[in-house]
Amino acid sequence: MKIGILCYPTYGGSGIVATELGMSLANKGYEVHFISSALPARLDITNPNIFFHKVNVQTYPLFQYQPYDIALSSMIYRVVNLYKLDLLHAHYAIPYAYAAFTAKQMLKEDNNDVPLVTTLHGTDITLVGQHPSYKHAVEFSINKSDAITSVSESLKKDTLQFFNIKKEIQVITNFIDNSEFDDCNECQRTQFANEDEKILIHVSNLRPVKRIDEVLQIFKNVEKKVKSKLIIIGEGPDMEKVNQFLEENPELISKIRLLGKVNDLYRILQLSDVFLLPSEQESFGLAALEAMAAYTPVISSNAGGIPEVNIQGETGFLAEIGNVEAMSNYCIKLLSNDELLAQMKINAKEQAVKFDLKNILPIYEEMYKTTIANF
Ligand code: GMT
Repeated sequence: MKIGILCYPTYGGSGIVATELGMSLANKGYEVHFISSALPARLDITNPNIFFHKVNVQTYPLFQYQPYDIALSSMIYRVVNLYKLDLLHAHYAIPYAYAAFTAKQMLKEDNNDVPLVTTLHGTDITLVGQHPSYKHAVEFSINKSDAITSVSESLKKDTLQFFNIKKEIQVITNFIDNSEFDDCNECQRTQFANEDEKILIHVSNLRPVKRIDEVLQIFKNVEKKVKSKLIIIGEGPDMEKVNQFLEENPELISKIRLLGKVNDLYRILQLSDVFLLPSEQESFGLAALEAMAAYTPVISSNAGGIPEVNIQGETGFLAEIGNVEAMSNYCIKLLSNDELLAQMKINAKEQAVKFDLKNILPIYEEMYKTTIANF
C-alpha cells in the first residue's frame, strides 16, 4: 500500500504522531510519502520506504499572504499522480484535510481519486477550529473525509458537540513505541540534580494552553517542602513568562534548567521523578504518555482526554484545571514518599505498555484497508 501523510513538520503532537506512524508503516513495508512544508522533526529519511515532498510556496509581489494551501493541494495532486498513492492521511483538519479535499477534486478530473483519512488531534477542534474564520471549513473538511479518526474519546465527544458531523468517528488513541526507551541511565541524573533532590519535568511547545506559569508556581510550592529541581524542555511563545518568573524569583534560577528543544528527550524523561501537565486543553496528552513510557508518573489537570491516559491515584494524580494548590500538594505527597513514588513509576510504565505501538498500528492498518475497500 502507498500512503500519503500530510502533517505539520514541527515539534507539535500531531506532527510527532504522524511521523511515528509513517515510520512504523514504512518499517512494515508500506511506501510512505510525507507532504509537508519542511522535513518533519523526527523523520528518518534514510528509510528506503520513506519519501519526502516539500511544499514550495512561490512568492509574488502581489500576494499580501502566500497561498500555502494552494501550493499544498497542488503538491498532493502531483504526488498522488506521480507515485500512484492508494490513500491520503491528513493529520490536523486545517489546512491538511481541507487541501486534500481540493486535491481530490482535481484528481477526480483525471479519474484518479483516492480515499482521504483525517485524524483530528486537538486544537483543530477545540481551539483553532472554533474560530469563525475556520469553523465552516473545518466542518466541511471533516465531513468530506472518507474516514475520520480521533485520538481520544474526549476529542470525539468535543467534535460531535462543536460541529455537525455526518460520519462515524473512530477513536484510535495515540501510541508509544516502548522499545525506544532504554533502561534508566542513573549517571546522567547527577548532571541535573544532587543525590538528595527530586526532578520535576515539563515538556511542551510552551503555548498558552500549557499553562507554564502554573508549572512554575507548582515547582515553587514543591521546592519549599521537597529538595528538587525543575527541567523545562521545549520552546514557544510563553518562554517569556519563564524569563519573567526567573526575574521575579532569582533564588530559583539555579534550580530551573531550560533545555530548549532536545534530541535525547527519552533519556531525560527517564531520570525524572514527576512530569507536570497542568494544561487548559489537551485532547490526549502525548507528552504525558512519553513520560510514562520512561517510568515517570504525571501530575496533571483533568482537561480533555488526559484522564484517559493518566489514571488518578495509579499513574499519578489529577486536579481541576487551574487548581495549582491541589497539584502542588499531590506533587509534595508523591515526592515525599519513596514507596509511593516507586510504585507509581511502575504503574506509569504499565499504563504506557497498554498504548504500545504494536497494539495501535494494526488498528490503523485495518482502518486503511476498510477505507480503501469501501471507497
Ligand atoms: O501541536 C500539535 O501539533 C497538535 C497539538 C494541538 O494543539 O492540537 O497537540 C494535540 O495533538 C496531540 C497529538 O495527538 C495530543 O497529544 C495533544 O493533547 C493535543 N493538544 C491539545 O489538545 C492542546
